[in-house]
Amino acid sequence: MNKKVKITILIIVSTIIYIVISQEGFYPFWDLDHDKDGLVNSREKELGTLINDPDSDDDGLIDGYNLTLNMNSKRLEHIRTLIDRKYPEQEFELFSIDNPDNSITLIGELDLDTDPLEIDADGDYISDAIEIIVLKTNYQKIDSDGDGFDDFNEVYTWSLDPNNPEDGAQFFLQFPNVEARHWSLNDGNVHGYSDWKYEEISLRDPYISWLAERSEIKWDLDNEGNRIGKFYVNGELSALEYGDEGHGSIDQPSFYFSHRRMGVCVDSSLANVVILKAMGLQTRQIHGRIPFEGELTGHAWVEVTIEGHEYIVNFGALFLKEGFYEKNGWIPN
Ligand SMILES: [Ca+2]
Ligand SMILES: [Ca+2]
Ligand SMILES: [Ca+2]
Ligand SMILES: [Ca+2]
Repeated sequence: MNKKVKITILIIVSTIIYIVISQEGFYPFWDLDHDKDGLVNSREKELGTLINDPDSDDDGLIDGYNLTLNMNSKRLEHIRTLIDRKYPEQEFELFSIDNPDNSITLIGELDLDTDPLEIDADGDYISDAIEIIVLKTNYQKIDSDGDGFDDFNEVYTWSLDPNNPEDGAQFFLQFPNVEARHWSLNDGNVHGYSDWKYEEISLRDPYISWLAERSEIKWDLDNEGNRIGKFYVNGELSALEYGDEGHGSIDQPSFYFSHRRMGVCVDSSLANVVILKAMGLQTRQIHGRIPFEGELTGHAWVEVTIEGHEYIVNFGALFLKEGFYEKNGWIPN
């Protein structure tokens, strides 16, 4: 082979190599996939996903594309190890399909066209994965069937069908003779508890709006001539009984009002704050400490502004805020 031919071949080969490696989506063999989720590290960097975590947004869908693996493959074991390390306290499963041929398909965000960095695209507190795979609801719409009940309340509060536009209106006619299901912290798979999450979901619930429209404060005067109030929700005091229904987590307002209005301070203050908010009042839940049997003990209550005055709401009773904390030794956090 003469020199000219060699150079020509070299140029052609170099050009081909250049064209191949400059293509989008080409990753050289030395570019590793540390978390074995089907995306090499450099692609993960482009997407913003984590190279040592097959499920960057913790929603149970792997970052990349659907991945079919042998049940006993090292790769699957590695993914499981990473997930177990991430959730040492709980059993956490990636969304998967068991196939008859002794293989398992992990479901990938990019195949579902969801964002690998976003758990809950529409912000209804149901993860994209649950909406698409389990409920078959629209993961980009809070109220998939447009019946006035958002998907979360429709499924987890009232056990209605989030894809049936007829059942919401029927159900609305039964208020207040309804019984809410108790929320579990795992409902919707958007993890954990926060006051704000419980408030936001409650404020979307037509049952809460229905109660708020039938709520009022009845005013009176105490012995010293100060205005005090009682908070009535649909004709009854907002708090009727102190105690715990024993569900191990906070009773959400819809449960509280549809089950005897019984609760501890966190239950009743959350219930009060939600109804007062739905009534359009400026209000907030306060956590703090109060004297009880010679010691300071944790407590939760509500502050609300009515006609320019600030009040404390404690289990359905309202007191003028001015001087209240000093006089009673309450310490808000
Ligand atoms: Ca990877
Ligand atoms: Ca994910
Ligand atoms: Ca959602
Ligand atoms: Ca609905």
